[in-house]
Amino acid sequence: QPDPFGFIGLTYDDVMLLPGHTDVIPSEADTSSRLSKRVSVSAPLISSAMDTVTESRMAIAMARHGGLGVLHRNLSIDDQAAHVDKVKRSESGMITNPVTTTPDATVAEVDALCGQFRVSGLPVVEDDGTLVGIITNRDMRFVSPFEKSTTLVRDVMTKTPLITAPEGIDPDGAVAIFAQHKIEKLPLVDDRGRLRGLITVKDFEKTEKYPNATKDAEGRLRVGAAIGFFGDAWERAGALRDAGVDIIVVDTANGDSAGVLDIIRRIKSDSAFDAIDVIGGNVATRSGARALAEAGADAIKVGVGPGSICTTRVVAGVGVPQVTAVYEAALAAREFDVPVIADGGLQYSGDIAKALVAGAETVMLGSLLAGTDESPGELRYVNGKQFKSYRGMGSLGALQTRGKKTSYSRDRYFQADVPSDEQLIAEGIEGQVPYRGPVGSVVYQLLGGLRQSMFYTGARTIPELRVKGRFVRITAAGLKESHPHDIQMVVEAPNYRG
Ligand code: RVP
Repeated sequence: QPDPFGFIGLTYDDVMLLPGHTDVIPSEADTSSRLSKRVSVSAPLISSAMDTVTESRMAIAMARHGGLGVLHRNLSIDDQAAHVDKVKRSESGMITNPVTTTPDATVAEVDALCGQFRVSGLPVVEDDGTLVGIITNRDMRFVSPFEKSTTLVRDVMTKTPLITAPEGIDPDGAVAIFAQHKIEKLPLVDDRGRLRGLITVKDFEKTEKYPNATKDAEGRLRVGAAIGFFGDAWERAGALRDAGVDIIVVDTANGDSAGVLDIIRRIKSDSAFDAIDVIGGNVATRSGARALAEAGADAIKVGVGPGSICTTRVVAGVGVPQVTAVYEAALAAREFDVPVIADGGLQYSGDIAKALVAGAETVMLGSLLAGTDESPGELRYVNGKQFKSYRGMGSLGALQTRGKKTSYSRDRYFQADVPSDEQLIAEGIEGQVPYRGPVGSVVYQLLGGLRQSMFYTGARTIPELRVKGRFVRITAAGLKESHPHDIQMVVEAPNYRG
């Protein structure tokens, strides 16, 4: 029998980056990196596909700040596709498929649509798509609440002729029209007067506010979404594609398995998915990463057991400490020029640079983002402090059906065949994390920490950091020395929790 103990596994707390000669100051460091073969991000931060982390609000915020969100899959296909749709509509150079209403709809119906899609007005079209007006807050302001369900759109809308522009107008042209006519929404029409798109002033303002946002070729925010490999996974992939998803993540606890490799191959060989990159995972070894790369994955997600809510390593006794896992997986991924995502186990901003030096090109975060305003769920007060719920997708709570027909995330742990909730084997726990405010400020601190790492190591870019970075292994005494010690912390730091 070959040596059953193999090599030693190291994780973030086992290593430190060596300082090196530098001529870079933090503000000059370029944090852009590669998420998948065709998608780049200006911040190498991805939010986890977990039901206490990423729905459309988180995905919008992550993309605006230069990262990306992966929508979780513990919900119906329609609901998940609706989240994709919300992200894709949230901001765009031009909305190609705007939400519309008809002249015979009621003001109450328009109100409901505006609330649902968080917009302030809608173009009004006939059945054949001809633009006949526009209805905005301004038109509805003086309709009494009691008359909203009986007042028709046709009676209050601003009617054609409206200020419109031909489809294909460039951004400068649109800005000129907004300025000249003091309007906020510009419908785009074809030569027969049919609505083809919409440009809004708000979108231009957001583009200025979030210059590093992760966007597609049409100026819409990018978004990823998770699928499994079992049951209706193929149908889910199709629905997500139709809703405009940019990246599909085949999201399981053991990516080196027949079902996962099969669905990756199937998506990659179907031309209907040509525009979408596919991420496979998770794996934690060289052979696992090779299997995903050979199946055609456009990025490989690495992490078996490092997650803060994960119990796989104790329930199954399986996993690889994360720095070694990333290093090993990246050795194989490199041969295929496929980027690696270091998923789970990051506690501090310093762990990001460690993950990148170990071989990853981006990191995926759960617990660091779960306490923000943009994660699903309400704030909880415990002893005067604020918390938000955070749970593993392998926790009992996430796996249980609780009267629903199914739990969509059971196949993540290969337990889709388990007949009852009582027979589930959980691999995660449920808990709460401290409230952290808006995701923008968390991302700011994380990126700021990464920039400091780049300054200390003398790396101007992430590719340079990945080549230049060197580790020193540390001991328990070194770790103790690394954290604040021999003092009682009295002021909370924005980027450190003891
Ligand atoms: P962390 O950032 O340390 O909280 O880890 C988040 C990661 O943990 C997720 O991206 C996912 O890969 C993994 N996870 C999610 N649920 C569970 C579980 O229940 N075991 N693990």
